[in-house]
Formats: sequence, C-alpha cells, structure tokens
Amino acid sequence: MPGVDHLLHVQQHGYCILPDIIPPARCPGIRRRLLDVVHAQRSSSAPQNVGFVPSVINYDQSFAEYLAEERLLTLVRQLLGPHVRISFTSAIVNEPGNARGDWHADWPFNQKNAGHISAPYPDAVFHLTTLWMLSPFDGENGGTLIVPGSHRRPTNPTDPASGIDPATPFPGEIQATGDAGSVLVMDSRLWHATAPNTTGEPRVALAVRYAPWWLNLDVLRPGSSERRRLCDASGLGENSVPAIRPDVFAGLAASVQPLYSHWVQRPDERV
Ligand SMILES: O=C(O)CCC(=O)C(=O)O
Repeated sequence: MPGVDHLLHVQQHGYCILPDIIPPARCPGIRRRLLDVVHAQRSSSAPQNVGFVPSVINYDQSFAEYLAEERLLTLVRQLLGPHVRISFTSAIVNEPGNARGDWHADWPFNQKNAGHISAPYPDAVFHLTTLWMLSPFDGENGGTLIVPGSHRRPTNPTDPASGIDPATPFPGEIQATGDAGSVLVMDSRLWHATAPNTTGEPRVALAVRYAPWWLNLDVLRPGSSERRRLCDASGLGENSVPAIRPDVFAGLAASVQPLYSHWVQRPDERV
C-alpha cells in the first residue's frame, strides 16, 4: 500500500497493511521459533490443521521488541487513544489442508463469546486486531479473507439475526496479502475469516490485539470472577488468555512492558 494514509485507510476500509514492522531478515528465525512452540504447545480446541497457542509470548519472546514498533504504535494510538495495552498475543499457523473458516468479527464483537458488545453495537473503534505475517501471506497459503468496509456495520455474521451465512463467500471479499514482516491492522469489527492453505508449507502468523486502557479485559483471564460470572450467566464460552509469567515480563524491553503490565501473573494465579 505505498503512499497510502494508513489511518484513513483503517477508518474508511477497516484495515491497512504496514510493511516491514519486523525486518524481513529476522522473519525466518522467528518463524522457526513459533513453529517449535506450536509443535510443543498447540491448543486442542483449534480447528483441524490450525496450530494455535494463546499467550505465546510466555514461550518465545523473539518477536517482542517489535510489539512497540513506532509506526505501528503510532497508528494504534491514533485509533485508540494514547493509553493502550495488548489484550491477546497468539500464534496462529494455517497448516497445509486447513479448511476455510467462518466469517466473524473479533472480540468483543463476536456474539458467540460470553464477553461481547451486543449487536447492534455503536460505530466506534474499541479494539484492534493485528495479524503479523511471519510467512508472506498470499492467495494460496491462507492470506486472511476480509470484507473491506464491513467494520461500519452494526453487526456481523456471528449473530444469527444478521441473516448472513458465516460459511459462504461474501460479495466483495478479498484476501490480505503481504511480505513477511508486514502487519495487517484491522478494526476488530471487520468481518474476516481463515483462508485455506493449499500449499505444502505452513503459513505462520501472530495475532496481537490492542485495547484502550478503559476496555475491561477480565473476562479473558482464566480463573477471574468476571469470567465465571459472564460465562455462567450467558452459557457461552470465551477466549482464554493466560497471564504473562513474571520472569518473561521482567525480560521485556522497557517500551514493551507497559503493554503487558495489566496481565502479569499474580502470586496466587496459575498460567
Ligand atoms: O489466521 C487468520 O488468517 C485469521 C485469524 C482469525 O480469524 C482471528 O484470529 O480472528
């Protein structure tokens, strides 16, 4: 997207792609580390042929210095205000043969989660989803499917009342593509879906989400009373984001620590 005003692009279309947030020469090493972690720690709840590890930063910090990269954080702050924090840090590997996923908007707009803002929701930026391309994203290996402009709609296909079949291709859908080291920045309301990887190589990514200081994240925290209360009351499930180990937090760069200080494991807490 050379010459594009990234802020305007996110506001108008719901997404933009920032190139070179990770220097391309660093990507193969980080990719290998993430594949090793996914091999050892993969979550059993992810779809078939999708390797997923929540709070992957507890196992590998090779990418951590880039979480506060200046161009990225400037854009995040323009959209969310000056005081931001990280809500999710997950590894996502689309392995060869994975299936196309359902259209959805991310937390807190996914209506299937216990912690969600009910549709119709207000037209405002509450949360950002960033997908970090450790592999190049292309049309064959699972570059994320998106519906440009869908972030301005007051609902999304996770809501049965939207009348949208989440499993069906949507008019105007495109695939987000970019070189390794690029970051896809999306308003979390943007409708998106996992794309199939029809190549023989894994598509390696990080999903890092940024929240303003005022957004209550407690429902995501394993063992929190808020989580219990909302899950029990709604009967719905919720993403689980394990706390950051204190030794991992202590080793993070001074520019990155403020993004995680709200989520450091307490002495009485398990990760
Ligand atoms: O990995 C992808 O391309 C999409 C991931 C996704 O849909 C999500 O994290 O919400």
